[in-house]
Amino acid sequence: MTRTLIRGGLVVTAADETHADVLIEDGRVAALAAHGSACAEGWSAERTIDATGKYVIPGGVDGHTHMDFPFGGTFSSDTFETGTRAAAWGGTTTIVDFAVQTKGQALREGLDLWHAKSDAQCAIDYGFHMILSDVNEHTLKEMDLLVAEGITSFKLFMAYPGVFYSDDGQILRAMQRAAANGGLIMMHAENGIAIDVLVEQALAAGRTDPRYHGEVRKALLEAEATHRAIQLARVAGAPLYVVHVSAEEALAELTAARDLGLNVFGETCPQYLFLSTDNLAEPDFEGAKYVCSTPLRPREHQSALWRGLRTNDLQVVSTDHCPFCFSGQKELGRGDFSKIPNGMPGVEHRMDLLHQAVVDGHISRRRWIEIACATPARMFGLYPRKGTIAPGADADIVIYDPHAEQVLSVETHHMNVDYSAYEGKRITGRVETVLSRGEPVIESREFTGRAGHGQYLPRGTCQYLI
Ligand code: DUC
Ligand code: ZN
Ligand code: ZN
Repeated sequence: MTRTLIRGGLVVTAADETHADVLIEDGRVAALAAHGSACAEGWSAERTIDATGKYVIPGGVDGHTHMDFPFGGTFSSDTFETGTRAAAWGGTTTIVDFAVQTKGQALREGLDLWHAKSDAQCAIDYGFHMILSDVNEHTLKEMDLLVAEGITSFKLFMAYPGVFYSDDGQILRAMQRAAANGGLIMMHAENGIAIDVLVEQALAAGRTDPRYHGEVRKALLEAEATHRAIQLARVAGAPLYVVHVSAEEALAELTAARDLGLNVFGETCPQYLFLSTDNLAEPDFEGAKYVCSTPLRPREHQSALWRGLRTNDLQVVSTDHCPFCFSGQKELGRGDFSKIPNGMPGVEHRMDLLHQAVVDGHISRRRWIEIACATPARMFGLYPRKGTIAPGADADIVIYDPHAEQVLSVETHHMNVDYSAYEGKRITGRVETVLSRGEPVIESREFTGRAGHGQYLPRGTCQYLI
């Protein structure tokens, strides 16, 4: 039996802050005890980690990543190997990535491909959602099989006609199926049909720069799609999780639905909390680094999103990590913003940026852990194995130094992408050591993990329903 003792830290979970030592046995949390009582309890361990003056927090659960994801004729630049290693550096110990159904193929084919991409590659544990690009009689039946084997959530797109897009009839059918089989529908809520009209008009008028990506993907079209998704989910009697919420008007739709007591949930991402259309407007095509969908919004939206996180109208912060190199990938859209691959890097920085939000007074320490660890674990059927520090939970634990100072930069990050969206940003707080099922994957800021340590996680159904 291998035992590790973490001594002297402040254990922060979504529920509690306790000055406690943590005993780990065979990859799981065995017990917590008040500082100093470990001897009295007769605890002995082969390895002791001194966490004095540090936080001891659950490993982050990032419920929205895209490793090696096909988009716009290219693939996101992190593989499962590089992306999960970067996640570990940033204190994230679980990701849920999106397997993709290609139009005309079965869900099973997409899922098999995602297993092939990730098998023996990951530094941390991982599960899958499934993107439905083609809702039909066959794929609806396959949804039941997937739920039974642990792929319990399905992403639908109201955007990208001709690629990932589902029409309202397909959405309703998929929601009805999810209502029956316990699956969770995750929605990319933007009116893609209307957006495509505005794209065509912008390009015809010579408006080709990256900032027009933000202008055509209007907040009202995010809000309209969010409203429509909510009503369709009500008709189907299905829960709904809206991904990457960026617009205040869309959040208002979620708030109204939640005020009715509906099982409607929302996720936002650090880029919407810390970046804005000012970045999209950076000159010399630099704005392309910030092209993602939903798009960055004017700065004024940020305070609404922070409020939503405080009031629990938004429950989760994921990254939507979908990196494309500036050189050779983002550049595909020089002269035509609609050809810039949509997505931004971020899997390494979520825990730090949200700690900065604690320092800045936007959220409390426990709320930090709730939105980044505990609720995503509950939302996606992984709790209490993931997302908390409690007897029986996997020992996915981060020793976090709340006083260390760091500056985010492409020079020091570990993601496989040639720029940082947060270049030069100062952060108070830094990951020091990361355990994944009790094994150190980052030890005193050295990577000690390995590709293949990470295990595939079949998931249960959503544990967050009202
Ligand atoms: N939506 C996502 O969630 N990720 C990448 C691209 C997109 O539109
Ligand atoms: Zn999306
Ligand atoms: Zn995404």
